[in-house]
Amino acid sequence: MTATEHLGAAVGLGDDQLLAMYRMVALARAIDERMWILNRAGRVPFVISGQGHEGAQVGIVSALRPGLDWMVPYYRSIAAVLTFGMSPREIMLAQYAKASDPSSGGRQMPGHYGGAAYNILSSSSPVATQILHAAGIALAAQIRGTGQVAITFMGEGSSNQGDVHEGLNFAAIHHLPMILVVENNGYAISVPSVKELALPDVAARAAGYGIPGVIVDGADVLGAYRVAREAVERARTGGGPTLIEAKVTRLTPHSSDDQQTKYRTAEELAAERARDPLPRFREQLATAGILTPEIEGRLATEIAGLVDDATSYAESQPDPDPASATWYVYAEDRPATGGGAG
Ligand SMILES: Cc1ncc(C[n+]2csc(CCOP(=O)(O)OP(=O)(O)O)c2C)c(N)n1
Ligand SMILES: [Mg+2]
Repeated sequence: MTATEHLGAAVGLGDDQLLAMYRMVALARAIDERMWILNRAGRVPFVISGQGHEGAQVGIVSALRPGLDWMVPYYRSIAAVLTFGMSPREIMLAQYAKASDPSSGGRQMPGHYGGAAYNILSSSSPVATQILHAAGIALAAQIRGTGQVAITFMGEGSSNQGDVHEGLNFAAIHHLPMILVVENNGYAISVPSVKELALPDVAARAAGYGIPGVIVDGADVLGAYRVAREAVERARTGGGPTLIEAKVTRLTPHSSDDQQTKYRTAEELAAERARDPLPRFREQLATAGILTPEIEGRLATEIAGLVDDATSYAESQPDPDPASATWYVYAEDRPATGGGAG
């Protein structure tokens, strides 16, 4: 058996699937980096980033079935929504708050990804409210017997919200097909996790609900895939919810309105670079002989083209009609969908 076969066999994935996952991690990173450039150039108002979280998101979402399952993402979920079917153009339409933005027609804050076509429910700005939405979706799937799984994501700081307790308790009691992913990056804006939690692992709380709590290294894409596959299998077969805690690194400031050098030392920031999932996955696949320099060059060219296309496409699209800003806020006659048309 070659090293190539061995790497794929360990998680039941072929080389093409591994390369598709790598492409997704690299694509999410490239789009994210472009967003920051556009922000600093004054083209887009606000960026909230997924850099450092992509490996966990791609690994976990690769275990789901796009088109069948449901996702309630959070603001760092760029790689997750891309893996679930959203396009780079749609990400950029949301970033530019254009009329044809599928997330909200430019009415939501950037970073609130949604798309009816992909079973992606846009989340609200108060953190952790999405846990309740996911529990409700999972309950509907259970009642209808659709075999769908609802997955939702949040940070470790958000795990202290009351919504999490209510959502997990309800999901556990009713054995709902739900997965809660906690992306633990060690900070809630500038507050370090030791000031958020009196224990090191959010996953330990799962025991209080009688459900499995699993910890995975968020830079280990295939490890994240493996734990998610088990959680999906459990959810689909009536085994109930799982809490997955991915230990990730936040490579950027909290948002484009934050400056993390004010509260993180240069040494800490340099050390965190070693936890970047992108070079780690690249090296893993290259060592296994799956990612050759030729394939990597081809992917880099393709990704650069996609990012350029998404940027110029979004730039060229019309802004929403200002009169549409309060659509769906009040009970008045409005277009039937909450998406694009603006
Ligand atoms: C209920 C509520 N409180 C406060 C905020 C402001 N806020 C937005 S993001 C954030 C930090 C959340 O940290 P964490 O859950 O660890 O997620 P991360 O941003 O680190 O991925 C806070 C406090 C909010 N949006 N909602
Ligand atoms: Mg955090």
